[in-house]
Amino acid sequence: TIPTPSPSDKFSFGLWTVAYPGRDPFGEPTRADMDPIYALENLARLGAYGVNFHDDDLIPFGTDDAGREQIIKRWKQGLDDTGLVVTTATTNLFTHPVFKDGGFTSNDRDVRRFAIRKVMRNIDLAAELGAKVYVAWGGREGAESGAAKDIAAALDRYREAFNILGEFVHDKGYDMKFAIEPKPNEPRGDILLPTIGHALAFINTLDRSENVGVNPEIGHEEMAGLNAAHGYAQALWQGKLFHIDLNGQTGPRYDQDFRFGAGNVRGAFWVVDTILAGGYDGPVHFDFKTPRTEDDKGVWDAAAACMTNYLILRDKVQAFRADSEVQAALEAAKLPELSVPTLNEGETWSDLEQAEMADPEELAARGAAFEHLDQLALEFLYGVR
Ligand code: GLO
Ligand code: NI
Ligand code: NI
Ligand code: NI
Repeated sequence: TIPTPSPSDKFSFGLWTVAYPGRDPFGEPTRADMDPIYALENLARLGAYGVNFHDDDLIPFGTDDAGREQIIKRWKQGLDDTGLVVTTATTNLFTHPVFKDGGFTSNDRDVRRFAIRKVMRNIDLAAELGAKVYVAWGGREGAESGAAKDIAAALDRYREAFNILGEFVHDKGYDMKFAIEPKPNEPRGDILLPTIGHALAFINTLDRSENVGVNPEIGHEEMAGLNAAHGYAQALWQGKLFHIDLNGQTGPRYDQDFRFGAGNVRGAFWVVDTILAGGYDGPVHFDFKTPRTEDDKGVWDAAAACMTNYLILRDKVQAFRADSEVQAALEAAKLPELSVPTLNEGETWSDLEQAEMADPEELAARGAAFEHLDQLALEFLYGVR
């Protein structure tokens, strides 16, 4: 049976995902612009819980104050009518040509001031709408050539921006955390904070670092040739997985943003396993794009499929973890032993210096028993267990 999503699953979508009209670097849009209220209605109909939006998804860049108020009023009404929750919000610091060399790290100081102000304005709206997470993807923070960007100076400015915004959220008393979204490239030739690891290291340098975590996107990590599940696991381990962008990707190539569960399926299985095991309890958020081959029906088929595929994988992961043969295989592969500290209680390096060592030849001859364990996982994934 095909599982059905419900709001208790806490699925959420970026407004830009379902509204993506199919514009790409080589082609015009293939679908019409989507009314945000129509998006809310359909997401609610399909069983979603929440939405996320860029300022400009909702309020077109350059809208005057009166127009903005009208749009916000209508949006609030749409949220009330559909019961959808604004879990998250974010800023578009990439579409308008003003951001061609970045927002927070543009070489042009006036652009940086404009960018931070744009974020502050949307944080005020996000707080009013109840968003608990504010995502920051620095898509234009980067370069195409070497001398064009002084990376150390750019990181100073990147840090300065987050320090200003951290102070802003604190002074305003907002209950809101920041989640930085890493990406290696596209649209810039190279983007700053390209991976989860770079972002985590950067976050440690911030004034209010406790309020800043990451929003890893599966596809972005895979574009960098990395294991997304491992990245999510480290973010969880460091208490920094504040949000997630789930989607599909097939290896290092352009940002495919397939619906979740398409692309690297085996990777998706382990991402679901990782976030369940790590106790991630934020919105299960999708950042996908419906291919431009599809019409409006295709958009909603793809959105529904993100949720269906998550539920299918969740069932499979839970069945895998609950299975007695799997538990025996985990035991045989010494997973429980990895959780035992390497020194005995009270031991120090000097005890280790004196300790009797096992024969390395004997240790080397021990099999790890990982193949059987992984085959069990695949058999659950392939649906024969
Ligand atoms: C692009 C990013 C982008 C962000 C969004 C939220 O590749 O994934 O869609 O997730 O701007 O900040
Ligand atoms: Ni992305
Ligand atoms: Ni992507
Ligand atoms: Ni994303």
